[in-house]
Amino acid sequence: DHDHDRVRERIAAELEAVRRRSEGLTVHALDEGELVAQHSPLMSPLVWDYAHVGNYEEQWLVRAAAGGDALRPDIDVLYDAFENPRADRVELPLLRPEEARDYNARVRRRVLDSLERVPMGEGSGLGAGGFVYNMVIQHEHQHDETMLATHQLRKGDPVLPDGAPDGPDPVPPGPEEVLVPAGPFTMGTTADPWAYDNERPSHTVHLPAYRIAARPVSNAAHMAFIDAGGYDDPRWWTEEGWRWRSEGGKTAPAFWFRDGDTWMRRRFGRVEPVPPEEAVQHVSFHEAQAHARWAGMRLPTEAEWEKAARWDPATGRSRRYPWGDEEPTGRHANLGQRRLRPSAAGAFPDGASPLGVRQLIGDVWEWTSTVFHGYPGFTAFPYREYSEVFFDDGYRVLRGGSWATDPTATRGTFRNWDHPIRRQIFSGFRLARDAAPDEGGVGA
Ligand code: AVJ
Ligand code: FE
Repeated sequence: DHDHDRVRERIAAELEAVRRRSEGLTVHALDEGELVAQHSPLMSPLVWDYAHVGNYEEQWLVRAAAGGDALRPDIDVLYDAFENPRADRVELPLLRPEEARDYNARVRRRVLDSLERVPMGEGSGLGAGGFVYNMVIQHEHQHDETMLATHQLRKGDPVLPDGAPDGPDPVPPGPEEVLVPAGPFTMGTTADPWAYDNERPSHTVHLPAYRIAARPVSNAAHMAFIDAGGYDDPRWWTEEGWRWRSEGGKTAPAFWFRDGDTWMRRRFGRVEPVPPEEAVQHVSFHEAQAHARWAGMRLPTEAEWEKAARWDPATGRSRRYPWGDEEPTGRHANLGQRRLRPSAAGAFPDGASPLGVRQLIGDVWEWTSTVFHGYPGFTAFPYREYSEVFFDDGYRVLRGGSWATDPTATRGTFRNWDHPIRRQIFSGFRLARDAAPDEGGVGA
């Protein structure tokens, strides 16, 4: 019917858009030598990510959704992320860039040919609301963000358009932090046809009153932590964090270096002074935690982050985004690789939550203090290796999406996770603290 045709049109357009993005980061950006090279042991060769998204699309859309015959079952094992750790992928007999391009195009033709026949039904199965298509679209965008992290680690001349804004982002005045009153809110979602298993099901969470910063931490604020000797003072660090900092000799976020008195950074092959107003990125969980403790604050829990991002005090409802239920536009948030950098901390007043918290979506992924686990009632869907195998206490949750995240691959319920030592991702943070006992609001 008509609604389902609109879903199909959207799917075809999103599939086309994400492939254009992937090719802009691979076969249109770099020569064969750079595509097959290992730019960092933390990352795959770019040609692996590129063929992996095609193989995932074959497995989920050609085979599972449309029930079609396999095209290249022989390569599944090469592109299985669990069989092959990132550092080893360069040694595999991978498809060459041109072969990968042909393979991905063949898979895509089969998907588009079958799209008409696949039901976009109701219910909770693979097809509900186009779920499995949405999953494949998001998956490719997530790998594009990963490929951007590889580009950032790569040495050599710039190959990506900078997209830097002409002038500084406007930062209209607003509160430093807001009070979120005590009380219940709805966390997670049951019905969103884009939501992964780890965002489900929706459930009520009661939180005491807390205060949360209205903006992410800026480079200037992080420089103040550095200047105050924060990286050299074990008082601010957890034991595990201090060990990480000491073994690695960490003195600043990744990609920063000093030129005399000036902090400089390398960004996609260009060198520039660290812009003080920009949201800080490329920090590990440990650095975020230490900065917060030095500042007399703490990181928000994941639930605190989500309540600040979704809870509407007027109705008590949880929304899809801080600004409401409408899809993000350039007015709301810095998403979708429109530029290769975060914006100024405090920008995007039009994307603020009802309580006035800005930039919860976009700019930088925000570390939370929460260890990644399933919500009450979690069921792995459609496969355990998306989320469930990571519920092992080794990962912290990040929220909100970065400048590199496509709008389809984040929302108020979206959960990302990584090891607390990782910082090649576009990770920053914001500060929070308990409310004083006399400012509890509801129920206090
Ligand atoms: C959700 C970003 C942690 O990159 O490991 C990609 C996304 N899962 N392919 C990752 C993912 C399978 C995942 N993160
Ligand atoms: Fe993947």
